[in-house]
Amino acid sequence: MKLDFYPVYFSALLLSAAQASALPPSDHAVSDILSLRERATPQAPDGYTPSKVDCPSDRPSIRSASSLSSQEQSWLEKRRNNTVPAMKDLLGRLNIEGFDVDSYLDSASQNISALPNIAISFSGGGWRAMLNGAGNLAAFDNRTSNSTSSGHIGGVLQAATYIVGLSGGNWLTGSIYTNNFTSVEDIMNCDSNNCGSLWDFRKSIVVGPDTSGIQLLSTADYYTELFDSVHGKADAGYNTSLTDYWGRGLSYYLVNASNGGPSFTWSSIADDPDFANGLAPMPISVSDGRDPGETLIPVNSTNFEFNPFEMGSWDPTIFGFAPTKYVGTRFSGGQVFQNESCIAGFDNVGFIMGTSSSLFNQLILNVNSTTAPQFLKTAISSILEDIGADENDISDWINPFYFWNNASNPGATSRRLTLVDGGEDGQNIGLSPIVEPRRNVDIIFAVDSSADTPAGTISQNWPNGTSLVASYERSQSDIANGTRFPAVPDVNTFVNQGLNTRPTFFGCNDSAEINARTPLVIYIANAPYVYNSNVSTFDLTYNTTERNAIITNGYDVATMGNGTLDSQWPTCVGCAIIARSLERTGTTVPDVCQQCMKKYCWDGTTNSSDAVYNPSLKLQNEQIDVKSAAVGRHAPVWMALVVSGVIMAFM
Ligand SMILES: *[C@@H]1O[C@H](CO)[C@@H](O)[C@H](O)[C@H]1NC(C)=O
Ligand SMILES: *[C@@H]1O[C@H](CO)[C@@H](O)[C@H](O)[C@H]1NC(C)=O
Ligand SMILES: *[C@@H]1O[C@H](CO)[C@@H](O)[C@H](O)[C@H]1NC(C)=O
Ligand SMILES: *[C@@H]1O[C@H](CO)[C@@H](O)[C@H](O)[C@H]1NC(C)=O
Ligand SMILES: *[C@@H]1O[C@H](CO)[C@@H](O)[C@H](O)[C@H]1NC(C)=O
Ligand SMILES: *[C@@H]1O[C@H](CO)[C@@H](O)[C@H](O)[C@H]1NC(C)=O
Ligand SMILES: *[C@@H]1O[C@H](CO)[C@@H](O)[C@H](O)[C@H]1NC(C)=O
Ligand SMILES: *[C@@H]1O[C@H](CO)[C@@H](O)[C@H](O)[C@H]1NC(C)=O
Ligand SMILES: *[C@@H]1O[C@H](CO)[C@@H](O)[C@H](O)[C@H]1NC(C)=O
Ligand SMILES: *[C@@H]1O[C@H](CO)[C@@H](O)[C@H](O)[C@H]1NC(C)=O
Ligand SMILES: *[C@@H]1O[C@H](CO)[C@@H](O)[C@H](O)[C@H]1NC(C)=O
Ligand SMILES: CC(=O)N[C@H]1CO[C@H](CO)[C@@H](O)[C@@H]1O
Repeated sequence: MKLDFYPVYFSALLLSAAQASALPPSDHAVSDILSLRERATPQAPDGYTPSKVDCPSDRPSIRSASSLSSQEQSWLEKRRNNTVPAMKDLLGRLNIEGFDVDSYLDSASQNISALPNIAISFSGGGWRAMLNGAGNLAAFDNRTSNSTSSGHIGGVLQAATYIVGLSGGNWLTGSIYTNNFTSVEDIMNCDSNNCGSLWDFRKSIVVGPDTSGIQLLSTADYYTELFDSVHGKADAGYNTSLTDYWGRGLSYYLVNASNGGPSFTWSSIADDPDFANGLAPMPISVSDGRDPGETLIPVNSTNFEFNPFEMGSWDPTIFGFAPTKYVGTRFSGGQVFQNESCIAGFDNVGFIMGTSSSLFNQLILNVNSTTAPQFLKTAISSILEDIGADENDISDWINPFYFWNNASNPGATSRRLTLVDGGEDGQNIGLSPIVEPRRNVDIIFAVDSSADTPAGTISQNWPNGTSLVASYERSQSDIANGTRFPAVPDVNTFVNQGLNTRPTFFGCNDSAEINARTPLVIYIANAPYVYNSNVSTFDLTYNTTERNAIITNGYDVATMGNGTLDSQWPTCVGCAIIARSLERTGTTVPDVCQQCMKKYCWDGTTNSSDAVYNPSLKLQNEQIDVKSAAVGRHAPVWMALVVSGVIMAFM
């Protein structure tokens, strides 16, 4: 995350905002009707405003992180069983010569701890991360057309237990789960599915989308609604921050419901019948704890997670969890006293997605120029009056861990819990929830869309392993508290050895790591296959052609161009999935898998000399030309031209 580039984009943004809002309304049909249904549901008692509800007779409380929650344990029994047929189907297709998938899994499934346990994590990096992540997700999803053909890897999603999103990666996962676990392909086909402004990034979050679910929406109405909902929360006595506006704005693009679904809650995912029956992996959102003014580094940040059942942290600082449905309640010493009410509705889906991506809050502040319409300037000024200009990236929560774990909890005496973007400690891929040993994950697909490579060159905004290095450092420090992470080299080695231009496995060779049940990490870094998807983290508008080009490139990243670069790659994905399980059950590793490990494992050597990353398209012949392609979804051409022209002028 490179804050030093904000000024340039700020100016570009405020201009584009001013220009776009002065343009005529688009031709978006008033008749857009919601067709995708929701998995998260509108369960908040009073829209965006958290409010009092009767406490259940078994009053909510904070629990120690010494085990998984009972809800997660019973959910896992169903989910792990359901992953068995999904793995048979997937591994059967991946063609692992000399390995009898059905008989191995039949025997392993007699003992859950022998089975592979898969997690997927999508990094942050704004819209680039959301869209590259979406391409990877489509490749993992057996519902995507052609994803079960040879050369593809569809079915990894169906076989996975956990799916983690951080910042832009959480926009992806949050959006999929709040829209009934729909597929990326269905959202891309929104033209025929009538899903309003869902993933329609032609107009930026600064001016708002053309429609609010079912009605046309003007920028003025958009801001009015953002104000009304956030003021409702503030009037009810809650501290609000820019994150509230940011999360409400995001929801218009990510939640397919009127006004971005102000009453959709994260905890409602737990009540969805398909999720509850273990038919989908568990979604987890990641944020960091940070006091105002503080700096975070990987070895001293407290990593928080939000899952449908609970929010909290496994770190020794907090080491506790609160029920997600009742965050917002004034817990004290882990209890809700008789004179306190239970609060519901604080866990708004947009607020959780906004918290995980709070670094972007500041985009809302960009609307300040003499050319911006007066109402926008007034709106922004009053946001600033409300909350003060400092600490723009903070998200304000009621501290559930008040007088909890007093000896190690730095915020034990504060009623306020301030959370920030999960990538602010350098760990831009959310891995802490899935390296937690109590979860027994043994294979992690880590999709990295970070912007690490030095800015100002044509090769900027690609990942270079920085995030894995941060997670490794953390695993070597006191805060690790029993979590395990495989060794990774320095970033120069990543670049010099090309570990960021093709998928790479970490944790293959070290027997100490294997014995300690360190997960195997499949690192899948964004790289140019058919489109240069290294767009800036702060590019806020994408026409449909470019959006789809980034998604398609992401699909090719995950599949190595559907096996074009290595026809053995899908088999090697299968080998990685079973690797730890074979070790645990003392099963001989098939020859083909030994070849795969040779090919895809980091071999433990380093080359730390100065490195320059300078990738070129891997599938030049398949290059996607966004300029000549027709733009779908009734795109008003004048608008894409104006907005991209304005942004170009500042690059
Ligand atoms: C959600 O999706 C599932 C399976 O894809 C489907 O059976 C169910 O009817 C959908 N729910 C709603 C509310 O649309
Ligand atoms: C999961 O599968 C095991 C072994 O087949 C079985 O004993 C258990 O009852 C199943 N659990 C659930 C929740 O279906
Ligand atoms: C995807 O995988 C699930 C779980 O194995 C299976 O039930 C479903 O039929 C598969 N769908 C397709 C389109 O292959
Ligand atoms: C289950 O498998 C694990 C690891 O493979 C092994 O340690 C354990 O003893 C097995 N339990 C039973 C009941 O077989
Ligand atoms: C699926 O594959 C066929 C044959 O290769 C191709 O014509 C078609 O365009 C593909 N569909 C998608 C959605 O990529
Ligand atoms: C709001 O924040 C202030 C600190 O700025 C804190 O003292 C107060 O307790 C917070 N109020 C609530 C309701 O969290
Ligand atoms: C983490 O380390 C940074 C840099 O040393 C320091 O500024 C910050 O206060 C530390 N934070 C905590 C929570 O210890
Ligand atoms: C907008 O710019 C003016 C002049 O530069 C400044 O005084 C004002 O505080 C700014 N407002 C915001 C919301 O940043
Ligand atoms: C890798 O990324 C970091 C920032 O995350 C940057 O400082 C460094 O220069 C990059 N190195 C290479 C070789 O790309
Ligand atoms: C790989 O398959 C996907 C899905 O069918 C398709 O969109 C993409 O263009 C294919 N990539 C190549 C390089 O053919
Ligand atoms: C879509 O966006 C791309 C990238 O900014 C641009 O090159 C292309 O011309 C745009 N297409 C249209 C039709 O506006
Ligand atoms: C392995 C483990 O859980 N270690 C410690 C993590 O931190 C908590 C709280 O400080 C300890 O109680 C655990 O023993």
